[in-house]
Amino acid sequence: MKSLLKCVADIKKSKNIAIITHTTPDADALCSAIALKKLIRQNQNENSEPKQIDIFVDADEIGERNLAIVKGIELNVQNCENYDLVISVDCASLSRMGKYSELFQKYDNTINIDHHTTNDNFAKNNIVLITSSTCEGLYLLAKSQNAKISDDVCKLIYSGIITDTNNLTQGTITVNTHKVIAEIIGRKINVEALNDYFFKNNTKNKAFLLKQALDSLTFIAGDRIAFMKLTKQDLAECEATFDDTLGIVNHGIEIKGVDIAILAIKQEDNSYYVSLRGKNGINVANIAKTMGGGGHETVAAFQYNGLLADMKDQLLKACKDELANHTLEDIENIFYNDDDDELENKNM
Ligand SMILES: [Mn+2]
Repeated sequence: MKSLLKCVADIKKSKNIAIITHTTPDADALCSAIALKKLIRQNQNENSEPKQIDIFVDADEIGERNLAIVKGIELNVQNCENYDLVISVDCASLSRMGKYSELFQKYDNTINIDHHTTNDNFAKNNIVLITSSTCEGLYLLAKSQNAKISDDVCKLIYSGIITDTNNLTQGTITVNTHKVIAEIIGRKINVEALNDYFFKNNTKNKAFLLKQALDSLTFIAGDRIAFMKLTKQDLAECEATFDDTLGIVNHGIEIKGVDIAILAIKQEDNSYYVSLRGKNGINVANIAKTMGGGGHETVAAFQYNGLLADMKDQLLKACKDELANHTLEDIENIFYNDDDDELENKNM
């Protein structure tokens, strides 16, 4: 890959590097930013002067679940006047960087490392690998360059992968994802502790918030769409943060017969953040795109400014179009095949 070699050469010769990830960062965003910084540092020629690498993320606060990731890591400190290179990670578009998109745009020498199918190649050099997570892509890139990958970096990579795939249950996982996970588990890393940290560590507030969301659950389109909503007041009542809303939408898609799950979070009057989940071959990224957002086939989101009723109308239309486009797998018969019957009959 020609552009990858160019990027690696750029990274090697740059003294001051800025890494920017997306606003309201999830674990993959933070882990990939920090892992990239460590990878660059740990693969630097020992005799050369250490590079200045600053990480930027537009967030008033880091969600509680991700605090352990950033512990001891300096964020948003501009330690140099001029960067030689600016790299974005886990951002599908320029606007995902929030206020730091200005910093990104100030420079010509830029790299975009991402895994979203909707990425619009906004940088000078774009490395968009359709992987489960940016962390997985980063690991594959580092390996392809025979880079040293420390246990510290592996912990970050593992965390980015398991959180972006809902513990390896989402359609975005591939053979490569499992290979990366297998390699990391093969090291002396306590992956069980990471699993516990990310998946058995919900706050009580989040449990209460889930209760509120489930209270709002309604079924639409012959029960094929599960819709939930939360408001700022719900969050305040439960003393929950925006981060506590992550994953709640999965409770909708886990329901039998539901092909699309929606969680609409009212942030301000007429401003909604909407998470989508799909299964059974339904592509929720298509739906999100119609609504001005993006994502992956089974996991997508969009931001909507306008009335809830209008949003619901447009969204339901997009959902119904997508549902009409698909013949669904018969999952009730997933283990059954006709040959088995024949075999049974022969043996009788
Ligand atoms: Mn990601």
